[in-house]
Amino acid sequence: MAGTLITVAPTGAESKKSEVPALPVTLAELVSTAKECEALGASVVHVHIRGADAEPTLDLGRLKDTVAALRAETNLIVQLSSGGAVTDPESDRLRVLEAEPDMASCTMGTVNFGDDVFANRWEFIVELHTRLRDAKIVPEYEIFDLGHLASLARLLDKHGLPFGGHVHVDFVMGVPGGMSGSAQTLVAAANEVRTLLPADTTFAATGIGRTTLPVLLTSLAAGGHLRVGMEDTLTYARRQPVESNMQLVARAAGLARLAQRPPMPVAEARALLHIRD
Ligand code: KMH
Ligand code: ZN
Repeated sequence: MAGTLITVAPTGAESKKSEVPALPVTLAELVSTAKECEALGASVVHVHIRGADAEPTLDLGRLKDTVAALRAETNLIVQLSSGGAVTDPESDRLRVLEAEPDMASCTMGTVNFGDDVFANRWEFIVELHTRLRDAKIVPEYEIFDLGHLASLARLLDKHGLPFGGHVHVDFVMGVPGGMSGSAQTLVAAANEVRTLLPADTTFAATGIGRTTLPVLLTSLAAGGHLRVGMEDTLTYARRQPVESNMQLVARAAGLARLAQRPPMPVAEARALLHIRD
């Protein structure tokens, strides 16, 4: 079986720097985290940025600087979040593409998100999917619930394949309001991928909070890839806070090697995902 594509999601939009001091929020912190995670086996970085106040932002100038810095200092595939924070307007989320990343996320439906709602209207999804293709940016379709896979099948049927022609999805599991982060749910989602989507579709998975390890281990066993990082996981083990994103990437890489599916080199990941030159 092929190697494991490891994505690191180092920051997210939900945690506060004041409560999680190890969270990378400045450009310097993000770049050094990315470099170290690449050395440990990550091949994609899923990026949410913060402003000078350490709060989430979709400021286009900062996004462009971030893409440039990550390109200059790493060989990682740069994936910008188009999801942002639950409060971000659709117009700002679409403008993320103007920073010209290699990839961007594209969430396949609305989902309750803790006490909030992460809104993704059908028309917005179609617009994002179309603009991604026009800009030659490879999407990572974010799947928070099983129904999002049916929506993705409908999207591809009505509006065609993404840039590069390859479909890659990421199961974000264990969000309060979305699908549970159990082995059984992951297997059901993988079966839906096989039933509904093109035959060469690849999937990765991440489990929020305490679902991190069951999701990671099941994804490895089911032929899936991995996303890890402090966007999703702040506790390493019982009563043990995560020290750094590197700690999570190192654990994922070790378990992938144990499963005989070692971390995929970046060049191989670029070919798999059909990233533009
Ligand atoms: N922060 C969440 C509201 C994405 O990056 O595209 C959305 C999210 C998904 O994290
Ligand atoms: Zn994200």
